[in-house]
Amino acid sequence: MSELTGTIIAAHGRHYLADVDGEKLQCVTRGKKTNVAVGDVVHLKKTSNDQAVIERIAERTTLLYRSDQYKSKLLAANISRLFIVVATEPGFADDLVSRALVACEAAGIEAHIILNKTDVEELLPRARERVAPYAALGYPVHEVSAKARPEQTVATLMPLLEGQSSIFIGQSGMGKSSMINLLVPDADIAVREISAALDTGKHTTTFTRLYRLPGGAAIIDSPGFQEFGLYHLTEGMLERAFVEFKPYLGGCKYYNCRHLAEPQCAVLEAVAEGKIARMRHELYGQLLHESSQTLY
Ligand SMILES: Nc1nc2c(ncn2[C@@H]2O[C@H](COP(=O)(O)OP(=O)(O)OP(=O)(O)O)[C@@H](O)[C@H]2O)c(=O)[nH]1
Ligand SMILES: [Mg+2]
Ligand SMILES: [Zn+2]
Repeated sequence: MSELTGTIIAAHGRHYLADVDGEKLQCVTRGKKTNVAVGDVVHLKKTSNDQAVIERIAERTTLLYRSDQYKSKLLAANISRLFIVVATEPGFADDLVSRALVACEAAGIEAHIILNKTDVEELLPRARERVAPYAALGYPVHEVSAKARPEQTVATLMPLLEGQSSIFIGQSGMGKSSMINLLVPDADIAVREISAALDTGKHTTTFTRLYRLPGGAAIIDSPGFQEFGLYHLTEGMLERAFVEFKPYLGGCKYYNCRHLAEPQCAVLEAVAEGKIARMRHELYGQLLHESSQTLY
C-alpha cells in the first residue's frame, strides 16, 4: 500500500493519533520505539481502515522535552512559539516558568507568557509583580481572562497564533484548556473523541493534543506538569539559555568559567550588582547540577 503523510495530533503512551488530510488514524510505531511527538510529521502505512504504522518521522524544526523523574520524554515537535500560562490563582512556580524559558532558548522557540484569570482582582497586583521580571527580560506578557472576558481573550491570542505552531504549557489549573476551548470551538468534542480512541476515559487534560485553527495554524494543549526536560542541555547551552547572562559571557577571567564560585566572574558580579536576578542564577546552578548528574 502507498505511503501517507500525516501530523501526530495526540499521543498517549505508545499510541498515537495522526491526522491525514482530515482523516484520523490510530498509529503505532514499529518495534518498541517511542520517539514520536505530537506535532511530528510522519510517513505512514495503513494497516486497516482507521489504523496505520509509523514508518518514518520527518526532520523536525524544533523539539521540546518533558521530564519524568530524570527520564526525558518528548513533549512536542515543530513548535515555533510557546506560551507559558500562569494565573492569579492558583499560585505559579517561578521555577517552572524559568525552566520553560530555558527550554525555549535552547530549542530556538519564541517564548511568551500569558497571565490568565485577571478577573481575580485581589490577586492581580501580586501576579503582575511576579511576571514583571520576565517582561523585563524581553518576554512578552499578555493578560487575559478566559472566563470573564472570553472575546477579549480570543482577540488578544488569535493574532499571536496566526501562522505559528504553538503550544500552551503550564501548571495544572492555570486555564490552558479553557483558552483552547475559546479558540477551537469544537475542542471539547475532539477531546472526547480522542479520549475514546486512546481509551483514557477522562475529560481533564491527560494527553498532549494538537488542534488546527482556521487558516492552518496549530495550537497544542498539554496536561499540567511541573517538570520540563532539560537534562539533554550541555553547560554551554545552559549559560546561553539565560538571556540576561549574554552581555557577560566572555567577560570572565577563566574562559571555561561555570559562573558558580569562580573569581572574577562577570556573571557573578552582575548578580552581586543586582543586574541578574538571584533567583535566575540559582536556577542556572541547579540546572548545571542536574545536567552533571545525568550526563553519562
Ligand atoms: N476565575 C477564572 N477562572 C478561570 C479562568 N480561566 C479558567 N478558569 C478556571 O480554572 C480552572 C482550570 O481551568 P483549565 O482550563 O482546566 O486549566 P488547565 O490549565 O487546562 O489545567 P490542566 O489540564 O490540569 O493542566 C477551571 O475551573 C476553569 O473554569 C479565568 O479567566 N478566570
Ligand atoms: Mg487542561
Ligand atoms: Zn563566569
